[in-house]
Amino acid sequence: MEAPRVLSVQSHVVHGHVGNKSATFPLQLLGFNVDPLNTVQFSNHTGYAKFTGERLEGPQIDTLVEGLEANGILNRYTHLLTGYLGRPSILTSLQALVKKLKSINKNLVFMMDPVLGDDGKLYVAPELVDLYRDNLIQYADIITPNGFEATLLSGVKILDEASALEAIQKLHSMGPETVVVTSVDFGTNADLTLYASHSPSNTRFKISFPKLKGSFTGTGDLFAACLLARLSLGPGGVGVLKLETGGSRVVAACETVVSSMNQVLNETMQRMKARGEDAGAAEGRGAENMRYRELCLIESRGFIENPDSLFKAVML
Ligand code: PLP
Ligand code: PXL
Repeated sequence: MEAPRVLSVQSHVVHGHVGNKSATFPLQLLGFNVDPLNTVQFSNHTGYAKFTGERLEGPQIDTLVEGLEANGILNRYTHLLTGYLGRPSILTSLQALVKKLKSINKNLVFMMDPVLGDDGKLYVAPELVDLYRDNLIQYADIITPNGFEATLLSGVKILDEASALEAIQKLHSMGPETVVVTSVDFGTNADLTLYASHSPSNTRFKISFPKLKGSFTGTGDLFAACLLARLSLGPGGVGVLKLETGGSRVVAACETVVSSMNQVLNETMQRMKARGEDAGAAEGRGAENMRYRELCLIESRGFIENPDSLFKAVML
């Protein structure tokens, strides 16, 4: 059987690990072919003091898709993964793309990571929120918002477990069978919580994991890529998610991915410390030592491939 092939529509940065630079390597490491379609090409991510580069517009995406279609390549995708899209016109193009891909392959899995912002701050144009909600979410099989993005898309403010589950229910009603809210910060203790739900099997669970002191970018992109891979890696190799998925697979995949994330971030922090950088500082976007806060993906490849089992889901 041919390895699965992911069309990954995200940003490209010359330096660092966000968007496709965060997603391509882990997917390849876990056995997936990846076709990165870059929505922007920036010098570095937008959380640095300065960034330069260009964004594509929707029609430029359409042209790339035409080329793929003309050569029969659109027929080969098993997965579509979307992340940082940049311009509103790209969401219009993506709606047409996902419709086309699903008409070619009804088993195609669309994982939508609605990259909008984090920690209460948007880093894209505000109209993108409505466009995700109105144009794209209904085609998504799996979505991976963080807590802030889940609130923006659902309109439900996440204050506690009950409201987290209410937000998830609202998101299910918009289409996706699997909703993984990657990190909710209740601000009351040191832990972050992942909340997830697979509606066909009525499976709902949470995983708590330590909030590391320090702020990193590209974690959500890495999370989504690893989750896509883990959801499709059956015991006997790579399977087609739609045919084999179930609640227990979503639980196991999330446990594995949270373990990978924790170990990648710890490795990154240790390397910062070894260079004399303050890995413990929790400063966010605009931090002066941003270049040392890039995820050490290559150095952490063992934790992506084969993490220790560190976290256990609690069923809700
Ligand atoms: N840190 C760890 C250890 C995680 O497992 C996750 C997601 O599960 C995150 C951070 C952050 O995710 P996001 O960037 O989507 O908020
Ligand atoms: O990780 C999200 C992300 C993706 N792509 C680009 C970004 C960011 C966050 O800052 O700047 C270009």
